[in-house]
Amino acid sequence: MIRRIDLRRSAAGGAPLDYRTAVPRAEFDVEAATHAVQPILDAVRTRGTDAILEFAQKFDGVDLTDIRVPVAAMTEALAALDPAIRAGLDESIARLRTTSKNELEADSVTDLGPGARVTHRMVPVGRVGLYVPGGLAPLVSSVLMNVVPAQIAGVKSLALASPPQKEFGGLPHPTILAACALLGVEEVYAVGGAQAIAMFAYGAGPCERVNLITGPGNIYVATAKRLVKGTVGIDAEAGPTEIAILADDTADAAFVAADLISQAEHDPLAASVLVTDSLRLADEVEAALEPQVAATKHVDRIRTSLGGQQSAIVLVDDIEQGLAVVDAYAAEHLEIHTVDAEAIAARVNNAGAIFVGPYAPVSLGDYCAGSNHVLPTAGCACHSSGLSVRSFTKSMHVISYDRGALEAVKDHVVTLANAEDLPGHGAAVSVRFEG
Ligand code: HSO
Ligand code: ZN
Repeated sequence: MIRRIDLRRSAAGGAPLDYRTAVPRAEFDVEAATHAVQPILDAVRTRGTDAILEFAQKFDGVDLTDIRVPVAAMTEALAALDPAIRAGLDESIARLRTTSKNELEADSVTDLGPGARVTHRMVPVGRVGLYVPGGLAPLVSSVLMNVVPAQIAGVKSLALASPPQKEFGGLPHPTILAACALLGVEEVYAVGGAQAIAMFAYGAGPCERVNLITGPGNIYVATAKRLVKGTVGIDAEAGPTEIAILADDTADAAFVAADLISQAEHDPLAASVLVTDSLRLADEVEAALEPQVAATKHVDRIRTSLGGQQSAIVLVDDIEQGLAVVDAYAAEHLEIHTVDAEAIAARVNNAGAIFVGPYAPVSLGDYCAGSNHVLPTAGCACHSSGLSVRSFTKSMHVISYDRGALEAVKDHVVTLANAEDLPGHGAAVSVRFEG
């Protein structure tokens, strides 16, 4: 069901290996959807709500007269929510709030001499648009992962869009609406796909344009976000989800197999990668996968994902080599199941999030760890971070110099300005000290 990639020295014949390409990723060509997405963006930009309502009919099969979801629909959805789901959402929100508050960055003030001060001032993004996919599996947890850090960062204006669902009378999924009510999000639109991204980027009808768009989505949503980037800010482009597990002979094969399956469940293109120096574990995990997959619900999707080129059991000589492999792969999620897992985790530079030891599975982080599950995929963890309060915050330098402080540095400014052949820059300083 899952292939093996042997990176052990004996298999490589001593040849140096490029670990960045050792484990290939699934084909996920965001640009390929451009020809389908650009006309949707243009239609919403030029014709606003009319175009959105037409797309709702065409893509979602619903006849809407209004894209704004009434607040009463959110309140009713919350009242009808299964109490156990509500308890889970409450716990998840509480943990995310605690983490987010603790991660808020304070302003920093640097005094560079008498009367010379530079302040690094943190300010929240003004208005954020959050997209939440609909469909068969409404990712209500993604609502929390986006909304909570935005609110804690101090974002004043937050709008949410999710596709209208035929079976729910043209409203977004009720669990998503209930989560909005729990979080106090009142500006909600029944708009899906690329048209939602266009609505956020350009504004349409009652929805004013936003400064930043975040949230997951399919390839059309990812393409739309790429195309509007610049007009607005976007979070990282999310590709198919990934789990890499670095494990030694002490790992529990049943745990490892279950965790590989858990992320394969998302998508036929999802990647599940085990990197191990233990042949015993490799064999046991492979043996454990079969019955575990057979016993789960989304068997076909999981089989496709585990059988794809992007999933593998990778054999290495030792955990040192394994560390190099997972660091080069830069997985969205990395689990460490080794002796001294904490110390190994401390040496990883590239991963969206690291899950340490046998009792911190990715599923915990997906719902209830207090960490964020919106993470960089496709190797982007080598330059990008997951969502946090920082994603909804920007900073400004505030420069305060008095006369004496400027005088102390004025000759350097004039010299450097002349060196760049920009004497007007120097003059703007000198003029203050003439006469
Ligand atoms: N593992 C996904 C997030 C998710 N899982 C939502 C379940 N629901 C990407 O990090
Ligand atoms: Zn997940």
